[in-house]
Amino acid sequence: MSEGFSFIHAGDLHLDSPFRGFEHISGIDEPIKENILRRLRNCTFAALENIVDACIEYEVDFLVLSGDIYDLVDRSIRAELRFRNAIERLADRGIPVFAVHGNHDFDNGIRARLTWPENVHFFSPGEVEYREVIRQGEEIARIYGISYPRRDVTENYAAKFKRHQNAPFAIGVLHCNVGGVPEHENYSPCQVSDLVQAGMDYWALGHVHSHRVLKDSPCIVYAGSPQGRNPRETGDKGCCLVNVSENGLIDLQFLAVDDVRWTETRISIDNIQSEGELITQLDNQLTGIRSIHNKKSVVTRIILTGRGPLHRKLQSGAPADILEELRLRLAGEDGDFIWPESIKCTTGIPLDKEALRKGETLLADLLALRGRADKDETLRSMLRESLAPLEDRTGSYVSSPSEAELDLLLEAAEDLAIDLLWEDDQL
Ligand SMILES: [Mn+2]
Repeated sequence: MSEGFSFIHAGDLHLDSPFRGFEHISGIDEPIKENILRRLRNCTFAALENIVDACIEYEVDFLVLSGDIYDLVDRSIRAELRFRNAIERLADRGIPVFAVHGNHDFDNGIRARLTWPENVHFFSPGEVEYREVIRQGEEIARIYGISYPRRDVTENYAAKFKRHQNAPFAIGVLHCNVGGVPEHENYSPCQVSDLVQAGMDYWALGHVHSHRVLKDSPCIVYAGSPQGRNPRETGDKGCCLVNVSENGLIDLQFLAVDDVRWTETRISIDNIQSEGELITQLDNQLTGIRSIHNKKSVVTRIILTGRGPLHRKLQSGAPADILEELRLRLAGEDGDFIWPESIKCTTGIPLDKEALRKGETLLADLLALRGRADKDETLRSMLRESLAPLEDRTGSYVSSPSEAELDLLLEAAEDLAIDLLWEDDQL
C-alpha cells in the first residue's frame, strides 16, 4: 500500500424502528406528542444521514455495514428508499458500501424490490465471499463478508472466514455473538479465538448494540447501534472511523451520530419531603441534561431510589402525575425536547434496617432468615427449587438465576417484605 486509507464501520442501524408504545401516551397535548413521535420515528434515519455526512466529511475510502440495516425482515418501502438515498449520496462522492444482512433483516433471496446503485455490495447469504477495494488501480483492502439466509443462524460463521495471503489489509464483516453475550440471541456464536484464527486485520462486527472493542490486534470491534431505541440503550451511540496507516497500523475513533439520546436519571428521595420538592429537583436535573449530551434531544427514564417519607405516596399513583407534569414542562410542540419516558420506583419506607433486624418481631425473624440466605447453601437450594416451576412454565425465557442474580432477587424480596409487613408503630 503506497499510502494509508480510512473507512467507517457502522452496524445495527435498525432503520424504521417503530417505537411502539409512544402512541398511547395520554394526558399530553396532541401537538407535543406528535413532535416526539415524529422525531422518534425519524431518528434511525437521521443517524444514517449522520453516518453518510461523516463519510463525506472525513473523505473515507469506503463504508462497512455489519448487519441489521433494517429493523424488520419485511422492511417498509420507506426504509429501503431512505437507505437507497443514503447509498446514492455516497455514490455521488465515489464512496463504495459493503454490507451484510443480520438476523433482523436476513436475506432469503425473495425481497429484492429496488434496483441498487453500483457502489453498494450486499454479501451473499450463507457463504463467505470477498470484494477488493481498488483505489487508483491499486488494491488497498480486501473485504470478506457473509449474510444471514435466515434469522436463527446457530452455525459458527466465523469459522468460514480465511484471509488470502496476498490481501493488503483484510476486513471481516460479520453479524455474530462473540462469547455468548446474554442480552442478545446467541446467533452465529463464536469466540475471539475463532476470529483471530481467520487472519483478518479488522473485524467489523454487528449484533451487540453497545460499542465494544474486543481486541486491539487484530482489531475486533462491535460498532454498536448508531441510535439508541429503548431505555436499555443509553449513552452516546455511533459508528467507528478507522484510519489505517501505510504500515497497516489502525487508529480507531468513535463518532457519536445518534439523533435522540436515551439516558437514565437517578434521584434519591432520602431527604425529600413532598411531591412538590421532588418535581423541583427533577425539573432542575432534567433541564441541565441536554447540555451534558451535546444539546441532543433526550429521552430519559427516571429512577427513584433511597428511603424517605415520600415512598408511600409514590406507591399510590403519584409517579403518573409527576410524569405528566414534567412532560408538560419539558417537551414542546416543535424542535428539540427532553422526554421523561417513565418513572421507576426502587424506593423504600424510611427505616433503619439494622435496628429492625435486632427487634423481636415477625419482620425481624424474617430478616434474620433472609440474612442467612446469603451464605446458607441449603436455604439457597430451597430457593432455587421454589423458582424452578417458573422456569418450566416459561420454557427457555426464564432460566435459573446465577448466584449474583439470586442475591439481587433476595434484596428485592427483602424490600418487598418490609414494605408489606411494616406497621408504622413497629419501632
Ligand atoms: Mn441488531
